[in-house]
Amino acid sequence: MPIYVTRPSMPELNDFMEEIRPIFERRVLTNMGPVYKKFQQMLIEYLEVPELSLFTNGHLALELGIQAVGLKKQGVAVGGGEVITTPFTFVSTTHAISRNNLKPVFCDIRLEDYCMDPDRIEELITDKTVAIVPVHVYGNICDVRKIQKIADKHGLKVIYDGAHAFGEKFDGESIGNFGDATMFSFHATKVFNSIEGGAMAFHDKRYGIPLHELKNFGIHGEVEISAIGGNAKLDEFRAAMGICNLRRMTACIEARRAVHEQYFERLQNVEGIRLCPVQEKVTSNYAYLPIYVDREAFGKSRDDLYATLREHGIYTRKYFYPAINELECYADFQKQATPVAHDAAIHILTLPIYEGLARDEIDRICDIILQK
Ligand code: T4K
Repeated sequence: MPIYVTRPSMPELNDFMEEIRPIFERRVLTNMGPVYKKFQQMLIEYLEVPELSLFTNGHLALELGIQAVGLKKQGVAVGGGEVITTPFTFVSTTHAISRNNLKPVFCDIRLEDYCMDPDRIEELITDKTVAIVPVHVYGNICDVRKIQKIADKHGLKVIYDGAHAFGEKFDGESIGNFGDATMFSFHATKVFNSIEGGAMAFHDKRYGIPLHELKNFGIHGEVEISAIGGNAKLDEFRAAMGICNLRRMTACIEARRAVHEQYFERLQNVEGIRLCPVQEKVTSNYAYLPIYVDREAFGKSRDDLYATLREHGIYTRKYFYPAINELECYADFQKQATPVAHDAAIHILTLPIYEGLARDEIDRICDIILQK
């Protein structure tokens, strides 16, 4: 049986059937119906955030979230603003910035947690900078306090891509409460899924109406359109799946923790392999299992290890290779050198981690890794 990098967590079929039965009876299938509203309230409570808007996926939550926050600066033409972000992410982050006609400015990352290096941000700030869009990559939490200090000093907005950080806490505080807004992804491959889905958590009530309306064509009332919006509404069936999966979150995260622990037992003292431990003060969701493969010390490159595992039916991923500023579609930004992100992109392999990955499967993966 092949083993993939992830496998979605799912509820019992009967639980899902119970949750969707009223949708069949009601025939309200979408457009923020009662299941959407119930799911939204459950998430507000689970994530301990004051406000939250649901979207059809994490990408559109971020793209429309950036639009909703309104990144304009006096003297800077609309669309001419610069946004400081990380090149070590899934391409969605950068696309969300670019599709708002904003210019991504790539800040290098720290090798210890692969998040944006806060000590490199200020040197990138210009009079056109309007925001910082950091990513809690792999569920590792950015230096939220330092980033906020910089943002406050320069009058910048901070919008977190928290696609990997669902349910996490820093110093006891929900990760959704830092910055101006935080996006969460509920894609099938994530710790928590509603098949497809996403959310923007925020605390400034002023963002509420734009966020809720932009995903519904900017409709403000039956005959009033408040803004040029799109369509990114989460439908009732996906909301029902989210409700069912949310009930299982504690067990799901505990199962991932056990997988994480077993990998650490087997691999933490292997020369040439660097694991990414849970950060201090962070309540982790164990979203990803990145290993940094040092070819010299380990005796095999990341790419060779990827190929060997593949021959055994184990499909790891090179998240996130190449770094975004090395992609053809961002060729204009290649000049912005980010050597640490480049280094991470060519050395990291993400191993399978999901609820239901059996102990003997993890042992098999580790045995293959250790057979050099
Ligand atoms: N920001 C960041 C930092 C992100 O990582 C992402 C998404 C976003 C923003 C955007 O959020 P969303 O709009 O997606 O909500 C996957 C996901 O499609 C993507 O959601 C995710 N990040 C990215 C890191 O990974 P692929 O192309 O690698 O996925 P795929 O289809 O190859 O799936 C990986 C493995 O998972 C498969 O080999 C098998 C397994 N799988 C996958 C699916 C879809 C299943 O077992 N069942 C499934 O239904 O992008």
